[in-house]
Amino acid sequence: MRITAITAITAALMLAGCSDDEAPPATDTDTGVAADTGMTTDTGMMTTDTGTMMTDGGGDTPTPPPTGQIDRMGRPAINTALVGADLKDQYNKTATYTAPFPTTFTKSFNDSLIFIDKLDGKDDWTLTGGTHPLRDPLLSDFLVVDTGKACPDKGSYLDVELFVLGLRPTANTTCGGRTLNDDVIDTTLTATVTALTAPVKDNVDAATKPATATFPYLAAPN
Ligand SMILES: [Ca+2]
Ligand SMILES: [Ca+2]
Repeated sequence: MRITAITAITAALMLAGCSDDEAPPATDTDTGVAADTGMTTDTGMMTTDTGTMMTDGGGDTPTPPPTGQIDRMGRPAINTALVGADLKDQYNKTATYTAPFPTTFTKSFNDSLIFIDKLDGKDDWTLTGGTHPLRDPLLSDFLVVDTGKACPDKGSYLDVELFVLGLRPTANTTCGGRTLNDDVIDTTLTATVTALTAPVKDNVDAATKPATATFPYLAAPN
């Protein structure tokens, strides 16, 4: 498989959360892990990071944080757009690199991808035996990074995946992954709605103030 020829690693890229569009991390509310403030928000679920101890009402008895995976950091809008409401928490708790990935979510992913393709009134993706080509590549939800390529401020999102999965004939020219200032929702919409045949935009091109290129990458306050 071509993926073996690429020094791709799965990793979270540059502290990017997996939530929403170009909004800065502080406003992320999707499936991602926000900046490590000790508390993250998800689809209605509050939790603590593993380095934080909660206290009881009296503040004197430490309570261990929950164990096991309770959220995931991957591509933006995956859980929001492709997973049914009754499966969202279960999806977050499923270990990212489980192989084979549980089939519990495959129908939801497939149905959602087919629905999204039809948003422009045209079926741009060709199904194979009823299966959408993006179903399995997106199912386990992790970012793919080619460490041999440069990471531009914008434009790298899905660059690796679309090539190594045979969904685009030309090789990736960037590191892939996800950078903070990338317009990832536009890339997602273009890939899922038109199969890259025509650009689709959400009409939000950038955050009010872009993230910086220096750790911790925070933008100045608005
Ligand atoms: Ca379409
Ligand atoms: Ca956008």
